[in-house]
Amino acid sequence: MRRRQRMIRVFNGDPTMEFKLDQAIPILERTPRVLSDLLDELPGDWTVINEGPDTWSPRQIVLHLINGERTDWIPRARIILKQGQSRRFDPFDRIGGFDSTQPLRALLSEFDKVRSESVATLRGWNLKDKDLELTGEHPEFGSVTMRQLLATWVVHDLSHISQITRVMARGYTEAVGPWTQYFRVLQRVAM
Ligand code: NI
Repeated sequence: MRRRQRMIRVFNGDPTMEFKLDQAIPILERTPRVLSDLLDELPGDWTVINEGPDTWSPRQIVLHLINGERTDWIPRARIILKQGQSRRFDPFDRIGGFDSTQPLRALLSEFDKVRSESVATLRGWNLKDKDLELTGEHPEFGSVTMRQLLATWVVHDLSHISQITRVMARGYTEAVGPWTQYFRVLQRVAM
């Protein structure tokens, strides 16, 4: 009975979390580790498989994440912090760096390095609540707060981790035979 009540409480709970910097940073910090543990030294098929034309492989997703460190998250946060005349972000090139021929191990360690630098920068700013309310100008949807940008950074990590495991699982769509029907991940239309 006790267990049942606990389950109900979980299911009825509010599925949202308030953004707190000290809860966000641990996710940002561990994403390179998660990806290294998942992908490093895997046989190549797992890391270059994709979901069809115009979809990304795990390797390409790592490249996309590296590019985000260089051109998106911290640079945009800097624009917000400066509060200069132009608070408009540069558009993010989502497939920047995709032509890299570096081995995956080098890419994973590059991501680890650039992410550590990003987190060190973020910690160094020691942002207060009022800083989290500062705004920048997104090229597509206009005014966004620092808080929203940083929350998006975390969600971006988590959603690409989910994408990577989805792409890998879908590699065995045929191989599992009739078990396909048990897995929503295998029936999903690629996106
Ligand atoms: Ni992305």
